[in-house]
Amino acid sequence: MKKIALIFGVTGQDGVYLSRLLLDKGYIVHGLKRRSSFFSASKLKYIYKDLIPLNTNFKIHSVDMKNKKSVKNMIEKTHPDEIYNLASQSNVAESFEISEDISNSDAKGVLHILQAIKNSKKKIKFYQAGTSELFGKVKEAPQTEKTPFNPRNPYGVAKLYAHWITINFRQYYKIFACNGILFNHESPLRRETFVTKKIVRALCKIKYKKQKKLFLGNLHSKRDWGHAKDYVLAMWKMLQLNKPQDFVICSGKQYSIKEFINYTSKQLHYPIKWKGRGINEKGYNTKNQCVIEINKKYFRPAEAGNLIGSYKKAKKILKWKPKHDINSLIKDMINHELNYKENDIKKF
Ligand code: GDR
Repeated sequence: MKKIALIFGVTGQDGVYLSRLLLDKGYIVHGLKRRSSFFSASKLKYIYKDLIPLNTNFKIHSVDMKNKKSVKNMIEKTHPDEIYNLASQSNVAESFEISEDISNSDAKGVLHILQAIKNSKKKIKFYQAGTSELFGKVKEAPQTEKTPFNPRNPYGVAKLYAHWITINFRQYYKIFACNGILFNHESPLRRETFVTKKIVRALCKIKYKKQKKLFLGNLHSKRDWGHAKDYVLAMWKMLQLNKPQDFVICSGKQYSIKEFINYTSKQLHYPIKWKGRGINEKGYNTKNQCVIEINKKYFRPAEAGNLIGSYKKAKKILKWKPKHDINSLIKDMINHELNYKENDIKKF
């Protein structure tokens, strides 16, 4: 009997990589997207055109996570063995403007899934996509599964509810439910609203004279970045355990935005020289043209703290560790950017 997986948020970066992983493992995959989802047409094309003709085990449906009945019906209709909740309004910077929407989707949506699992006759395993934003203004570094949470924005607060309601349902109703506390994870599929994609795309365009300048916020904020392909494997591994638990998934390494730019420019053979300080710090090319500048509008009033994780527990129990490092991640992103052709499966 083939296993059945249901993925909430299938059109996002992680949804696409997880679908691919599960299909390769022989699962039947039901992917769920928001009714209004449109931006991901190219990702869906990738799945549909390159995978579906060969593989009929993949179906996409629309669901409204804010609607309890819509979630329940979908779970009853698809009979999943495993549910992965990757659906999220995941843009941290925007989260203050859409705080109500975020609490309905990222917090209450999770409750709807858990209630449906509780009422289901079938035993269903559940993965909840948590985030390093739970640590927010961090209490210690590196962050582990035991580090206290201290979120700094409505996105982190909604995810905090999701984290605890998942644990509560696990303890009270004995549901097999795991939280993955994932640090930043990137890939060619990342949207340009996130800083890594913004940098890689812009530097590729600047090098080939298709863009003049890149405007960024805080060059000195730091992140622990990994590759989404590695991280979806950790999600799947969590649900193969005998006992449900929560895990930090990260690279264990931390780089600044400026370091990320420097690594990217090095791989592109497009050297950047930095001059100035503070908000006047600028990046220049070898012709002394200013190609990177700071724009205050990209600064965050409540920036997260010293985000760096430890994947010690995942290594021990899941036998998981990241395969990619910062340079192989950047290489993958650059290759995609330079070779991008619609429907070219190799780029993924
Ligand atoms: P983040 O990712 O908020 O950590 O959340 P993002 O790439 O948006 O920001 C990372 C860091 O870069 C700084 N930064 C900029 N960020 C953006 N987006 N645009 C800029 O121009 C810019 N300049 C500097 C930010 O201030 C920040 O410090 C991601 C998301 O995927 C979340 O959903 C997820 O939960 C966390 O990672 C883990």
